[in-house]
Amino acid sequence: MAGLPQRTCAEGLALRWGPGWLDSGSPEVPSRADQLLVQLQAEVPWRQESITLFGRTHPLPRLTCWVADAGCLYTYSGLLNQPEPWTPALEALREQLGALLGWRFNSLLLNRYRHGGERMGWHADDEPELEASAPIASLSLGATRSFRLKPKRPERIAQAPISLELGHGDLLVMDPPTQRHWLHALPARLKVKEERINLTFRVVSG
Ligand SMILES: O=C(O)CCC(=O)C(=O)O
Repeated sequence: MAGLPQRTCAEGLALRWGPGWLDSGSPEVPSRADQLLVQLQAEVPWRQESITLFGRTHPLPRLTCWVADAGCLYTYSGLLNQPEPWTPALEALREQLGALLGWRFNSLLLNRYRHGGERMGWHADDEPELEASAPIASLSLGATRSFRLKPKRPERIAQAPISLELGHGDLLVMDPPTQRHWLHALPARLKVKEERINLTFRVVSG
């Protein structure tokens, strides 16, 4: 397990990135990352949500699950997420990340991309119910995918989009004020056939 991740900064952007933070093992010895991927595929109550845009309903291009303490409700893209309980594996991760980052995470959004055609569009995690002074800790499992960031207001922050290749076991911490000034996305990568699961640990204000 690596220590505190390195920091990459541009204007309004504060990232810490720990490649292989959750060790990714070898063919002979399944690592914690390998075990967690299989466990989450099997035990998380994955949902296929839909969103309605301009009167038309579309399935989200991924599966999702919202895990949270009782009472932590979260709405994004017009979807009100009812919390699922913490499993022992997810509870252990939240404890570990809480100790590393000095925050008590009370909620977690899981996204499951079954192949490279599944994706996440440009957005910021800046909904009013999220605690703006807290980091968002993002753990990736499975297929390596490009994670892209670009300024919300390019006329103010003249910076080309940034791309990070997030692999199995990588931890990316998005510190404030990133969500205020930057958008992020996970574009489709049609050549990728393997699945990826991403976990974002968050603090919903009480
Ligand atoms: O899958 C990813 O790395 C992106 C997840 C994301 O953007 C989010 O949960 O807000």
